Amino acid sequence: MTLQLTVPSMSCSVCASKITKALQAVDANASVQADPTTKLVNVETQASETAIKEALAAAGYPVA
Ligand SMILES: [Cu+2]
Repeated sequence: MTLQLTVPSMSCSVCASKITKALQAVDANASVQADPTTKLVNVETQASETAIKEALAAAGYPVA
């Protein structure tokens, strides 16, 4: 499943790497592309959309 999420609080590459790590903690095989310029996070994962959104919120990057 591929998800495209908007994360407005992602402002720099450090945020992007924190987001990537948070998502890979949920699904170690997740493919994550986080772009601070567009605020978009593309995730290819077997985890549920709910689990992904919860992980982002827990990391301090709630989905819009
Ligand atoms: Cu940042």
